[in-house]
Amino acid sequence: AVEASIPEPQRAAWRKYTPQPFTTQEEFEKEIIRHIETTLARSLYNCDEFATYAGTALAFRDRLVLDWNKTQQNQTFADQKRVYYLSLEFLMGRALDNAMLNVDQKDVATKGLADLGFRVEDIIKQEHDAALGNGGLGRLAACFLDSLASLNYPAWGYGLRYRYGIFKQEIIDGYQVEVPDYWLDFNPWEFQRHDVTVDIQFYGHVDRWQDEEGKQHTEWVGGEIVQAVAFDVPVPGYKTATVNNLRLWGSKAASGEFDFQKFNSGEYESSVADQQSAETISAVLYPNDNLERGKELRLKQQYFWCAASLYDIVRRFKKTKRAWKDFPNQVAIQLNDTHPTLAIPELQRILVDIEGLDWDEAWHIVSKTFGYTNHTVLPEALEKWSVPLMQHLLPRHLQIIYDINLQFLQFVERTFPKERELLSRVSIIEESSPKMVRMAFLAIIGSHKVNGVAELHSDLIKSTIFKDFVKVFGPDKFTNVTNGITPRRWLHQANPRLSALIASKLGGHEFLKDLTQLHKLEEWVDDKEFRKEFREIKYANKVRLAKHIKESTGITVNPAALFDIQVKRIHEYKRQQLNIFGVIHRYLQLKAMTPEERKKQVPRVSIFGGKAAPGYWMAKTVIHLINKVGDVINNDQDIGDALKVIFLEDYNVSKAEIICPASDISEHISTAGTEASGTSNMKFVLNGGLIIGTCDGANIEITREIGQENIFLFGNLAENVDELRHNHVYKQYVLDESLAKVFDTIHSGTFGDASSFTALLNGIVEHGDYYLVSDDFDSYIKTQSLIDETYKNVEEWTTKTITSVARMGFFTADRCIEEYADMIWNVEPLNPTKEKDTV
Ligand code: T68
Repeated sequence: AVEASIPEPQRAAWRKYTPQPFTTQEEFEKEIIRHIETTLARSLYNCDEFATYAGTALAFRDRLVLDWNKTQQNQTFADQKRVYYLSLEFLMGRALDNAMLNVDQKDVATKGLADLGFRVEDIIKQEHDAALGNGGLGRLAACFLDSLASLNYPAWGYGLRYRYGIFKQEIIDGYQVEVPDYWLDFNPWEFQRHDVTVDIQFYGHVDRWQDEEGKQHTEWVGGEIVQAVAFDVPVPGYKTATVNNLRLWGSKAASGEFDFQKFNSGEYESSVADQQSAETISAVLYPNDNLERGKELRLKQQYFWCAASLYDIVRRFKKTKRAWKDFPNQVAIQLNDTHPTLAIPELQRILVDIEGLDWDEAWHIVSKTFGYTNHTVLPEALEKWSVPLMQHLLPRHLQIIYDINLQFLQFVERTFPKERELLSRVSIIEESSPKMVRMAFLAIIGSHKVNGVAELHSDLIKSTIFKDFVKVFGPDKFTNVTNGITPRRWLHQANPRLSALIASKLGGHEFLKDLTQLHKLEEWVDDKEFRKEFREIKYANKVRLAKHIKESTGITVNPAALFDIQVKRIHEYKRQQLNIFGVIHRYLQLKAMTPEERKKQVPRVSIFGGKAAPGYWMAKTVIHLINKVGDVINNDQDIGDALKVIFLEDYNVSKAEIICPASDISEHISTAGTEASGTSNMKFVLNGGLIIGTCDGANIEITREIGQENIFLFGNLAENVDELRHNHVYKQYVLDESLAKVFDTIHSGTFGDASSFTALLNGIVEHGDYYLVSDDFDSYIKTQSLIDETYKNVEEWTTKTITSVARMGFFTADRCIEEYADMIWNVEPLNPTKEKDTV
């Protein structure tokens, strides 16, 4: 209808004057200079790297925007089912390099920039990371957006536009110091939609009344209003005209009469204060991963974002004039963890209170619309909100949650009449004091599918935390989608030489769209020239990382040494402490050797990186220990190049792009059963590194794909963890001998004031060793020795790494998206080339 309403002369003008994207180097240079001169008001005489970055980004942005507009028009006209990915975190990293590669114009840009006197790498480095996430969960959302666009799915991401992303980490005297990440100084990738705003209500109370026909009405009234403003970010697919939308909501004071009254009555300052208080909702990303703290502002963020997103989705649906029962056929909403669970009662509220549907009809629609992805079994990470807090902030939603719970418990009682205990176990409301709303239970009850993120994890949620729900709903409601990564960013962009080498053997870069094609590399595994080039690329990537290490720490490392890397959030369950204890063990062994013996050892660089949540003292202690151990070892003349210990400051997406291609070994050593999946394990293997890991998360499936001869697994299995923990607490436990020596060394003050580390060591020796560091230590160091032995045999190592790369096809995020699309969303791609011109 909209399409038909535009008169022909208007269309003709548009057809004639729609801007055309640059295609040649000349056109590109012209665009950059135009933007630098007119958009930025700079000139040849003050055109530094930053201005050049800005001009380049704007030139590429123009290209994206043209396809973005067309994609959105196509999707509207096609009127088919869309996917909405709701995530409080999108860890996008930098956009420019990705945009250049996705539109296949990096060569043009490289040459054009050289003409203007700049190197493309220097220009790319000017961009600030978009760091709106903590770790794996946020990065997964970003990889999924890349795959959704690359596979042409009509899909939107919805998130929050934090003014401060994850903090920047500085290491001062070996301690983590947090610095705010104000990243919006210059962000060419977002478009504020001044016309897309939603008023969001908080607090207030619920009114009930009857109309003339006797119909009951419920209405949420009073309270405060905060305005949500849309900021849109284009998400380009790889070598396709599809550019999807990521909509991030910013908060501001509602422009209601309220403010003006205050303003006019002279309360200027307090009206500004109101505005600032509204703006705090989207001010800062909470920096905890795998931990919930129950803060009111966090709940406000969650509701603000869910309500704005649903209003937007419902508004779009209503334009189609379809019946409500069609809603789940047009809309699939995926909940990235429980953070967006309030979307469930919010949609129910919209349908019942505002649209006037009856409860059952509405609930049928709601529960067919949502899917829920779980990312953790750690009890401290499972979200619960106190009933009094929810009553205060969202009184109507609490009622709806109680009603959902009532209906659900009645169903459970009918189905399992004799099981009284079951009712309290599956109730959304935990009968504690205060009472708590268990968000995961609400998410399960309000969704049609629940998935874990790796096979072991999906099995574990069914047999532990959600066991009762398998009984209530049957096993088919629960499924697995093993995580994946986008090979565009994590191979092609991060490791262009390896991508080019692979392309030269596979006949082009098609494998980036179908990663299973990598298997054909196995035909080249014995090819001498190929093996040599493969090794040269790894070496060059290690040189690049060594240069970064030198620049950021001042320490010189030998690129010929074995690079052993563990980069991820610092968390006890991820066991960076196991790694650093292993490093100390190695140090003690080296110290005990003669210089001749020492020379025969495989030199190693142990590299750590990752942020600790600001309030997580144990994690901060681990960072401190790593830095202190580094200070001692790196300055020990006896040791020299045999061992170096590096802590890389401020690990983030753009640093990961330098780090992942440079490993020989990376460490994924969580206590079995605790890491839901892990995704950096995939990045490292795809870039020609091997893994030391526990039988946990996706490590297990990586082993299945690449073969157990190509991975260094160690440690106890998930099935034994409960018993081992029990032993620590109830039986006499003797600490492993080599670990005891490591602890003695720390206690002796070798790494500075030992009292800084007593809590860390006592947690293991005296307080039950919850993460089983001592149980796995012996097996860990033996496996490390095996790694040294294997590394000495260059040919064997080369074969393992090439074979592993060839077998990593399964771990593309494209496969994940296809699985979600088939099993959970029931959506089809929309091929941009088949759509008629939208003008
Ligand atoms: C991670 N979770 C899992 N959480 O730990 C990891 N949590 O195993 C998995 O590979 C990844 O998700 C993707 O599935 C997180 O990263 C968080 O960051 C987080 C943030 C806020 C609250 C709780």
